[in-house]
Amino acid sequence: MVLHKGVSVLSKLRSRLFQQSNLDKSVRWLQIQTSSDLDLHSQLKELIPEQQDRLKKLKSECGKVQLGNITVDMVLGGMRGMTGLLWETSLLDPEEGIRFRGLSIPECQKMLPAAKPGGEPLPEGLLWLLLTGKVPTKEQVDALSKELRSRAVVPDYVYKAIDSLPVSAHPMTQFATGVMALQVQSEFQKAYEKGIAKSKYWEPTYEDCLSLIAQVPLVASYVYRRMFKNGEVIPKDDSLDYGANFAQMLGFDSPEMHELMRLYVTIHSDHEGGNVSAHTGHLVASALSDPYLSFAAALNGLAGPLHGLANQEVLLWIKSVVEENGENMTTEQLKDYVWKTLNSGKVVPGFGHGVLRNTDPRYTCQREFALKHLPDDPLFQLVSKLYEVVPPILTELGKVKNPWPNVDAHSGVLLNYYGLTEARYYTVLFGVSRSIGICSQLIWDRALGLPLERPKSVTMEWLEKFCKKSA
Ligand code: CMX
Repeated sequence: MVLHKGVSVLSKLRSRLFQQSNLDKSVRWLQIQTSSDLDLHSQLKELIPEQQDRLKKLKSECGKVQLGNITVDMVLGGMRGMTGLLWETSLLDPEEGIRFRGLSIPECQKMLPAAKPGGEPLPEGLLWLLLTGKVPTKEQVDALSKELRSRAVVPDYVYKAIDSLPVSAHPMTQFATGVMALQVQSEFQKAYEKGIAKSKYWEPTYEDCLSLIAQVPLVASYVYRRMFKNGEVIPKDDSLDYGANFAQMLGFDSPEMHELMRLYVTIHSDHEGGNVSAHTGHLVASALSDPYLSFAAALNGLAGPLHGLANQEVLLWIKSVVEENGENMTTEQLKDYVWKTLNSGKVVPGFGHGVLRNTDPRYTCQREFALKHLPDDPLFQLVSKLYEVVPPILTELGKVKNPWPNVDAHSGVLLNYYGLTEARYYTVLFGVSRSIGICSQLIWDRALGLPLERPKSVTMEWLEKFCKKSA
């Protein structure tokens, strides 16, 4: 008991130091490790009351402050530029790109624990960071890895639900079906049926979210092996971390592919709250649908070609360029192909963004990985050439707000190089990674007691009348 009190005082002291520090989020912990320090749940339990108070203060002191004007363009334009969501885990700057709890991707690469010195960050470390706002120690990451491994159990009926679909069904359909079947286990649903108090919602949400994050690599790799490897399933390897184990279960055991998967899962996890998958998860969860229901909905949004499916579209498009022109095509041939795509009414996949106005740092870090590990790969060289050719053409169109490449422009060629050549599967990888970001925010949604999401909609007639009146 005394020890427990001591631990709590130490943790509070550390937490106070964390709050007071206004520097970059480097080493903000005392080098004292206690059992509650290693437990993510205990850390959250401490943080939640502080953040609840912070939100209360924000509401009472700033509730009436205006954040901007809503124009008819915004209503007609998919709510672009309209600030309307609270999303704690990450923030997107149009020029600089994503920051996870204040850390840019290069900072995460430098500061989050890695499997080996100088290696790519472990996704478990990112999960810790997203949930707590603190950079974890290696010991904390190892403890979380262990916890995720213990939760990585998938009931047989989940696999049977997937097996009931034709093997040719799109991998995202199979994956989302598996996630829906996992919902049968939801702790949140059980607790809600028993009448759990609102103040405790976050606890079963936490249970579901951690289990879901642990389970999705098993479901995703089952889909891959079922579709492309004659159903020969590879069991999980409890000696490996989250990213490496996922790669291993897919059938890739090279250390480089393990590193790529750690990087891939880390950078695709979260991209603030307004993108289709994150927003869908948050919206559905606002009705108190449990994390499995909410995340399955998010996956269905991710499966659209303007969002997560773009990574599949990019590789298929790149392969069609090579098929038509050969690997050693000239710049002129490449330009012609881009124009042919645009003139046939299609978008150039992997370029453009709803918020970003510069090259996506998720693209840049994948490019750096390629320069280090596969500089001579012909498809990587083609991706580099596209970086020169596509932006001026999209700019010439005159309507594209961001001509620069996004995350999806690069991921396919890296996976393809290491033998994961089945482009139709790529969005499932994106989905596994998204479980980390979306679930982290869902825990905070319930901890902060965020309300049902219900914006107002209007008809064209309403807008016409409103504009006439205000003219
Ligand atoms: N190729 C061709 N045209 C493009 C384009 C591209 N890569 N990007 C934008 N445009 C077009 C839009 O289709 C739109 O045309 P219309 O006015 O005729 O409808 C016009 O330019 C203006 O669009 P925008 O404001 O610049 O971009 P949006 O916010 O409307 O759309 C996005 C953003 C991502 C859907 C769009 O850039 C696109 O379709 N890109 C290709 C698909 C892609 O890579 N998606 C993945 C994004 C990242 C992710 O979510 O994973």
